[in-house]
This record gives sequence, C-alpha cells and structure tokens, in this order.
Amino acid sequence: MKNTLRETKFIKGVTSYKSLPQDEGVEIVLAGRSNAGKSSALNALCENPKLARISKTPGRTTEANFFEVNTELRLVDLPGYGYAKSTKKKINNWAPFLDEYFVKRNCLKAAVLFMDIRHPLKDSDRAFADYCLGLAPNLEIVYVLTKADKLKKNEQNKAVFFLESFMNTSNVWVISSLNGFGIESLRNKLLKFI
Ligand SMILES: Nc1nc2c(ncn2[C@@H]2O[C@H](COP(=O)(O)OP(=O)(O)OP(=O)(O)O)[C@@H](O)[C@H]2O)c(=O)[nH]1
Ligand SMILES: [Mg+2]
Repeated sequence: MKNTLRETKFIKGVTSYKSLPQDEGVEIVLAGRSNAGKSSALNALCENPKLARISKTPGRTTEANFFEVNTELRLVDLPGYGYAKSTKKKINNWAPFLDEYFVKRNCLKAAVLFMDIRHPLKDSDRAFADYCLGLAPNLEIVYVLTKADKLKKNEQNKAVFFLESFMNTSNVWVISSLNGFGIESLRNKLLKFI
C-alpha cells in the first residue's frame, strides 16, 4: 500500500501563537521527553530519514516543528520536555504559546505521547498528559512506547501492561524506528484521524 506520509514536508518552526499555520484540517502533536525518539519515529513513519533532525544531544529541538502531510493533515514535533539541564528555561519561555495552543486549536485532534519503553510514564509524562487533558479535555492521547528493539518481548509486554493499567487505556502502540517494528500500525492509526 502507498505510504501517504511519504509526501510529508517541513513547513516551519514555530515559537509564538501568532505564527501558527491556519487552524484548518487536522493537527496531531508528537510529544515526549527529550530523547524519547519522537523525531526518529516521525522519520520512520514518513520513510524519510532527512525529514526531522535526530538529536545526538538531548533537548536540541526548541521549536514546535510543523510538518505537512497533505492539505488535510499536519504533524507537529514538539520540543522534548523533562530534560532539565539543557532547555528548561527555553521551554518555560515557550509554555505560554503551548497553553494557548492546546486551549484554542480547533484542528488539534490528538497528542502522541512517545516514551522510551525502558522508562514508561515518568513523572514528566504524567504531568504532560494531565496538562494537555486539563487544557483540551477531548484530546485523544495515543501512547507510544519507542525503542522496542532494546527489550525482549516479555519485557515489552510488561511495559505495555503497566501503561495500560496505570492510564486505564488500550491506546498503546509499541514501535522501533530502528527496525521498523510497529511503524505501519502506528501510521495507519494516525491516518484514521483524517
Ligand atoms: N535503539 C533505538 N534507538 C532509537 C530509536 N529511536 C530513536 N533512537 C535513538 O534515540 C536518540 C534520540 O532520538 P530522537 O528521535 O532525536 O529523540 P527526540 O525525542 O526527537 O529528542 P528531542 O528532539 O531532543 O526531544 C537518538 O540517538 C536515536 O538514534 C529506536 O527505535 N531504537
Ligand atoms: Mg526531536
């Protein structure tokens, strides 16, 4: 089957509410702790290793990077949180824009919460989930456990069970951007929001 996400293009990095693209179509934000593997996942989903920059230094992404899949769908790579050392101040400065974004953005349909499968649901992940649902109660949160290649199957299952039980959800996806595991399923899930 043709991969619709293959045509995805970078539109712009945004640091203020006023420079957002038009509030139309569907927007999905990609969030997670710094180094969780958001940008790698975006590249794997779009089959384009050059699309989003993969950080060697955690906390490199400081803007919300908007990517256009097609006229109907945009993906937004948010700056990583939870990495106190590098960009705490910048993220604090940026937070007012994020507040307004979550409250007002009509086209925003889902937040994909990326977590390293070896460290699911850190305090900052729970705080982020509470934060978005507080501002946008109808937002769907899609939980994605990344770097599955780092764990054996039974250990992966434990992480999934923990997440499902703790968040009382079955909206959990396991991926590896390294070997492609789960990427197609997640891609199909995201395309259902259109
Ligand atoms: N083994 C393995 N490593 C991965 C995988 N996905 C990402 N990584 C590595 O994890 C590191 C962080 O990946 P990024 O995709 O840049 O993470 P990010 O969440 O975008 O990070 P920030 O932009 O800093 O918030 C890189 O060294 C990646 O190569 C995976 O599926 N398996
Ligand atoms: Mg990134």
